[in-house]
Amino acid sequence: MSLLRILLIWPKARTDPDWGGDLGAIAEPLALEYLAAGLLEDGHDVRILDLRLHPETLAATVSEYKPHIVGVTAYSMHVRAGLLVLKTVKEIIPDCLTVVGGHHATILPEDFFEPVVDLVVSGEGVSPVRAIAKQCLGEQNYYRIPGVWCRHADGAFQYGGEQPPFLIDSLPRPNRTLTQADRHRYFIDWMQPVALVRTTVGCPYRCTFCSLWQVMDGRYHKRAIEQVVAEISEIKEEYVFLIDDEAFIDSKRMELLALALKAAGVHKRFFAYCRIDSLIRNKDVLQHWKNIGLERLFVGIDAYTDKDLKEYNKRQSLQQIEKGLDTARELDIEVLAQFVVNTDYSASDFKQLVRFVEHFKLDYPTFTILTPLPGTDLLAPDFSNITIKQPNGRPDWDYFDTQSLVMPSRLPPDQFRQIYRNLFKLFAGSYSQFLIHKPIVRHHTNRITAI
Ligand code: B12
Ligand code: SF4
Repeated sequence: MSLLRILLIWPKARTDPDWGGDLGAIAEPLALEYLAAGLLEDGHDVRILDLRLHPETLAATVSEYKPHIVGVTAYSMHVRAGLLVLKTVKEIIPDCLTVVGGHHATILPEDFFEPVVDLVVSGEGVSPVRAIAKQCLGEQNYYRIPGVWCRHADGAFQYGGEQPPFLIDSLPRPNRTLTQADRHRYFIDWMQPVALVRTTVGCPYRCTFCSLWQVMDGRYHKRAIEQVVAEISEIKEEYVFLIDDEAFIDSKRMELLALALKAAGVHKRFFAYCRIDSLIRNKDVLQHWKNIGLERLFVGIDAYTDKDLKEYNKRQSLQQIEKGLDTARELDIEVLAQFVVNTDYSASDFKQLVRFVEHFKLDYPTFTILTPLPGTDLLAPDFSNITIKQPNGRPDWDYFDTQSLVMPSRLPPDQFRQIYRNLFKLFAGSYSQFLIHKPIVRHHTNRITAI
C-alpha cells in the first residue's frame, strides 16, 4: 500500500502571448521526474501535473486526488504563478503540506516565504523531498532537514543547514512513466516529441549574465557513462535534448559517451548546448556525435562586438565565432545561434547585429534581452536596477523570461522593445525555412503577425 499521496506541479508562467504563451517550448518536467523517482522508491503514490498543458485542471485534481504534499517547481518567471498554485491548494486542503523548490528557490528562497508555503528547498531536491515525506509520516519535524527552509510558529523561515556535497550519480534515474500521457506533446521548436537528458551539470566558465556557474560553485559534475547510456537507451522519443549547461567541456568523455551509445545501438536526433570554443576544439568528437544523430547545436554567440564579449566575460573572440560556425557547416550540423541583446544598444547597434546575422548566414538566430537573473552580479542586491517591481518592492519576476525589458535601456523602453521584436520579424525567412518542421514556425509567425 502506498504511504502518502504527493502531487508535483509545474506552474504555467505569464509569458508573452506573442510566443504562444510558452516561449516556443514546453519540454518534459525533468526536475519533477527526478523527485518522483526518489519518492516512488520510498513507496509513495506520486502524480505529476503539468499546468502548461493542463492549465484549467488544478482545483479539480487537488479536490479529487487529495494530496498530503504538494510540491511546485519554479524558475524566476514562475514565482508568482507558483504562489498562486499553492494558494489554491491551501484553499481546498488547508492542512496539505506545501513545498517549493527549483532554480529560483535555490538562489532567492525568500520570495517564497509566504503563508501559503510551508517549506522551501534550496539546491538538489531528491534527498530533501524524501526526508520531508518521511517526516510527514512521522514526527513532522522539518526544522533540521539540510537544504530546507521551514516556517516556524512565528511565521519566520529558518534554514535546516547546508546539503552534503552534490553527487550526481547518487540521484535516481528520472521516472518518465508518470508523464506518459503527455509525452507526445512535449516540444522545443519543431522537435516533438522531445525528451530531456542531463549528463553533466555546472560549467567552468564565468559569463556575467549567467547564474549557472554560481549555483554549482563553478564545478562541473559528470554522470557515469554507463548510467547515461542506460537512461538514453530507455527513451522512446526520437528527439533528445542534452540539457547539460555546457556538454562538450570534457572532450574525451564526450567521445567515449558517443562511442558507448553507438555500441548500445542508440541513434537519436540529438540537440545540445555547445560553446563556440568547444565546437572548434571538438570537431572529431562532434563527428562521432553526428554519426549517432547529432543534428543541432544551441550555441551562445551572445555578442557580436569585442566590447560586449568582454563585458559578458564570454572568453571567446570574433575570430573564434567565425571559425566555430565554419566548423559546424563542415560537419553539417545546424546551429541555433543565441544572442543576448544588451540593454545599452543604440538603434545603430541593433542594425549591426542584423548585419552580423546576415553576414554569417546564420541558420536560426534567436534573441534574448540581457536580464539580471538571480545569482548574477547584474542583479543589484537592493533591486535598484530593476524597472518592473511588485507592490512589495521586489522585482516582478513574471517578467524575468529574458524576453522582457526589466532594466533601464539606452533607448526609450518602447523603442527598444519595438526594435527588439522586429528582429524576429526580420529573420522570418530563417524561421520559415523550417516550415517543414512544425510548432516554432507557428510561434514565430504568431509573433511576426503580432508586430
Ligand atoms: C533544459 C532547460 C530549458 C529547456 C526546457 C525547459 C522545460 N523543461 O520546459 C528550454 C530550452 C526549452 C528552456 C527554455 C527556457 N529557459 Co531554460 N534551462 C534549461 C536548463 C538547461 C536545465 C533545466 C533542467 O531541467 N534541469 C534539470 C533538473 C533536474 O534540475 P533542476 O530544475 O535544477 O531541479 C533540481 C532542483 O532545482 C530541485 N527542484 C526543482 N524543482 C523542485 C521542486 C520541489 C518541490 C523540490 C523539493 C525540489 C525541486 O530538485 C531537482 C532535482 O535535483 C536550465 C539550466 C539549469 N542548469 O538549471 C535552464 C534555465 C532553467 N532556463 C532558464 C531560462 C531563463 C529559460 C527561458 C525563460 C529562456 C528563454 N527566454 O528562452 C526559457 C523558458 C521556456 C519555458 N517554456 O520553460 C534559466 C532560468 C533562470 C531563472 N532565474 O529563472 C536557466 C536556469 C538557465 C540560465 N540562463 O540561468 N530551458
Ligand atoms: S553562459 Fe554557458 S558558457 Fe557561460 S557560464 Fe553559463 S553555461 Fe557556462
